[in-house]
Amino acid sequence: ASPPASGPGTNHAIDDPLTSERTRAWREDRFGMFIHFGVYSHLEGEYTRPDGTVCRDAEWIKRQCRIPQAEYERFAAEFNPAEFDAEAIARTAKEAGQRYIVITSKHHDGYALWPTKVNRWNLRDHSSFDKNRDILAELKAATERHGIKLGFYYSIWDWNDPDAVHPSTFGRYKERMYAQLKELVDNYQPSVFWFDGEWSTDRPSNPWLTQDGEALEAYVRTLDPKIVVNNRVGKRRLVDGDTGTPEQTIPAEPVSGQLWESCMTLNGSWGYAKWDNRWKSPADLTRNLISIAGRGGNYLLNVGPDARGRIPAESVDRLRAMGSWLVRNRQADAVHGAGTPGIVAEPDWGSVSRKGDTLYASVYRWPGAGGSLTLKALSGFDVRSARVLGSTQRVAVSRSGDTVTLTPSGAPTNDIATVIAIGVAPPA
Ligand code: JFZ
Repeated sequence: ASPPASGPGTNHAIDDPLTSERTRAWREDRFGMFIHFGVYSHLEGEYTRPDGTVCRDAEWIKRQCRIPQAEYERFAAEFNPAEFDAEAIARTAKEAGQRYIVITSKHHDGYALWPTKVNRWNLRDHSSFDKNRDILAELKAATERHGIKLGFYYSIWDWNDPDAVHPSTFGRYKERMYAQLKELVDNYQPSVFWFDGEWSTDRPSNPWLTQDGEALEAYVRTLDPKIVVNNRVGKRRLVDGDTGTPEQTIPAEPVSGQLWESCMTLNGSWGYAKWDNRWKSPADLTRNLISIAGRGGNYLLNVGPDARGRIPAESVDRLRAMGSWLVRNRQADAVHGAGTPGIVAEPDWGSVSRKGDTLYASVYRWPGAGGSLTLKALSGFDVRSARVLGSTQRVAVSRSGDTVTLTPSGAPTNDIATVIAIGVAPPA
């Protein structure tokens, strides 16, 4: 099949990603695990220069700290993530309530985590790692065991391939890139391609700033039309690919007309950085997830395994806390498969999502004794019931004009977010 005709601002998906069967699971999943892992993980965020001074960065360390190519290659030769445990990672994701994993198959440094045949700059051919292991194959098997999906981040910007930077040689790079993408699809059947790097402002001018992104997206569709593709495939437009990708930020309002996914770090770095202790609190992270679902998006939350391949304990602890909030009182109903309520505005005391005839009001700031919570109705609908998940507590509901008032009779069930399920009957 030939790619659909297109013009500027066109969505090049083979169907409407907002409603397509192809994207249904992705739309309901709401929560995924991002994994940044590569040669940079071996440095664990610190490079000591020959003169003894120390430079700190994470997955950009080669660039930011100006590590000479030969030296970076020596680090790669030492890289031995022997404790990379795909089963443990998939279990951690599953227990957190994450339904897919997106791992850096290749970051900007060009290093492939799988045994690519395109070059030797990969974990099998250029490392101290067990030559019989393939961590992407291990992750594929483990995610399948746990019923979660596997996707790949792939940087189309490549610092390592000399042909990638000159328009005259770019075609040769692109052929290798296309061959690698085919390997990834043939070997691991990913559910998602999460491209990155089209925004590079390097000189000579970045070929991805022109129309190559459209061809890339069309190419992926020929490999497997079911793959969900993010929007960082070409020049910046709102809805190229299937999904928008706000980074380290949550849109302030419910978003309509576009699938989107906020990607975020648990601390301040994507790749592992041993000095980075800017950990977000479990409450903030869980509320982020709840608010993102209420605004119609997905949350792709990052972990950076260390040099040995282990997810830091601080990350595992936070993911566990999120998972235990989700299973408690079946509060996951407010997230998995839920989306923008449409019929009420987002309140300042929390977030509201909706699944069918149920509104889930997740309360971050519970009212004091005798106090109440109000919701602004955006359309006419009847309220049938209101109850606190996991509690017999009575919640009185009244309505006056466009204001719906909820008056709980007791205490919150937990201090991250207490969920009030509200049965509604919106007009057809
Ligand atoms: C990119 C990478 O450079 C980074 O290392 C990490 O992988 C992250 C997930 O993606 O960083 C970006 C990409 C896009 C923007 C900013 C940083 N952007 O759109 O502002």
